[in-house]
Amino acid sequence: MNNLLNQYLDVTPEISAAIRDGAPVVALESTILSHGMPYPQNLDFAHRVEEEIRKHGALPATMAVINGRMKAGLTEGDLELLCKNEGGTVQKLSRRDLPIALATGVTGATTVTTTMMLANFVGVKFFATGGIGGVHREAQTSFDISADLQELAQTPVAVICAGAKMILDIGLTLEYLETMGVPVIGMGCSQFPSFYCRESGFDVDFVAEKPSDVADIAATKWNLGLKGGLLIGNPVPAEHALDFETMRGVIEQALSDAKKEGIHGKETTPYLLARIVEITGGEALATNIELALNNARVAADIAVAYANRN
Ligand code: PSU
Ligand code: MN
Repeated sequence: MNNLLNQYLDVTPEISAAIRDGAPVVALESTILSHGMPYPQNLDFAHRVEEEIRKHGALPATMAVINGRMKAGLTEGDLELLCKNEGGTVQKLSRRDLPIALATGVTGATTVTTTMMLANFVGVKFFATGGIGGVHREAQTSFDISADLQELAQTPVAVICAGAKMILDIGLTLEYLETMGVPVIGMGCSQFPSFYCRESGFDVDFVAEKPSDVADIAATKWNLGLKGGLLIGNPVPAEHALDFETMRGVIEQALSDAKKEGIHGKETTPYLLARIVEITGGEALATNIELALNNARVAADIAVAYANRN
């Protein structure tokens, strides 16, 4: 890491050493904490997800911006601050927000986009999240396409997710990724999963049978000097999956409420996530937690397989 970056970025000694030694590290985002789950379940999840990565032989690197400094690896105090989000003062930071946040001392949570950016600054190649952002329904009039897709096109980090929620247009999201040259891999599944559900009706490009398959494809992509990342869809474990038809109805309801309330821009995704949890009476939150823990385990296994290639 160069000195210029050091001016803006703090990496814990444990993570620095692991990167230097080529040991497996898995990045984690903080928007899922501050804007994706309620307190205190988010804090409990933050601890459990880090623990799960360690149990699977990798080191967790949770990313955020605290008082205008990028952080790879958070203290307990940082996690509490982000999870409590008192007075809603923790911003949701995308690529366009990062320079402003660093120059003005903002505290904010990193999305898939900014977590990939920080991971890349630090040298972390694998990142576990819940679901990615994508092309929103009716994007042809709203122009609402998550910056996550552009980031996958340009930043060399592999993102392990449970697919994308049906709040998005999954078909158009996959079309966009194809245009941008991002491989979409199913972890033991032939359909790209839809977050709460194991299926979506849309096929992945390749079905990986084991974590080392993904590690081999990622290594090949980067050995060739190809720009950008990979997207791995890892379906929610069957015992925690929710019914596809039921969730379709819940999501229609949440989308129509968002429209009525005039929600738009960066507020859209957090609003829909919270509304879905309200409508399902917390069932969706339990599933969200389980699928994200499962992604962390698989991401750790992939990172370990990648480290063992040499
Ligand atoms: N989708 C989810 N859970 C999340 C997010 C998306 O199912 O927590 C968060 C992620 O941080 C993602 C961001 O990067 O929302 C996308 O926001 P937008 O749609 O505004 O790009
Ligand atoms: Mn958006």
